[in-house]
Amino acid sequence: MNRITIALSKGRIFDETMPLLAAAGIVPSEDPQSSRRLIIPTNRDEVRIVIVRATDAPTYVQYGAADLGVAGKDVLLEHGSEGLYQPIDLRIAQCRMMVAVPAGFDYLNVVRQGARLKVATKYVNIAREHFANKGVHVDLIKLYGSMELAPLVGLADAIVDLVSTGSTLKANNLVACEQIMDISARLIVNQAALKLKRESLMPILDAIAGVVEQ
Ligand code: PRT
Ligand code: MG
Repeated sequence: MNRITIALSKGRIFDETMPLLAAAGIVPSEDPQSSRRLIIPTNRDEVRIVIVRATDAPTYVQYGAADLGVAGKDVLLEHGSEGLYQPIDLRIAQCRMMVAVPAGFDYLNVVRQGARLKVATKYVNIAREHFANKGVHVDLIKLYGSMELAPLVGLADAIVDLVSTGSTLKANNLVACEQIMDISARLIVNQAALKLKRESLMPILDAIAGVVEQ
């Protein structure tokens, strides 16, 4: 029997992937939220889960350190998805990539006038492509988190960030002014593993596809 390693990040990806893995008969023996272990066994001897940072999941799967993983479309677009097979949009961890500005900032007018916009974001590649397609001139400022702070202290005019409930923007007196794309998490598979471990992997992929509403 082939050993199968699945790379997941803790938090929403882990929580929302659990019911999908359960459909494939895979149940972790521990909750990573309350455990410090990074390798979590499952009810199936040959299947284990490794706990990684959300942005690192594609790397583990690309190099074959994990056979399967789950990653947000944001992560796949920003960090690349070379060598990864993406068979299923899991439709979990859903949110939107948005442009947001301080309430009262006239984004449309600034864009119309062709002014340069200072944009702070963790997603520089996605942001660069979005504004280039619109023909808007931007200076991108790379941040690693708490983007919402940047316009409040004069670091940027706007941010590009993920929004789900909108409460983080609201709490910081920001408003979403443009949607860039819908985001959800995808199943990612190592291409070599898919060939070499096909008999073990296909039943898992089929079971997951069967419970994801497409
Ligand atoms: O949080 P950590 O620094 O550990 O890592 P991470 O942010 O990379 O991981 P995690 O688990 O937070 O996110 C994993 C994936 O979930 C992301 O790659 C997205 O594809 C997806 N996802 C879905 C989200 C959100 N919804 C989301 N709301 N990721 C982040 N957020 C953040 C957003 O950046 C903003 O700061 O939540 C805040 C906004 O939420 P609302 O509900 O206030 O709008
Ligand atoms: Mg987060």
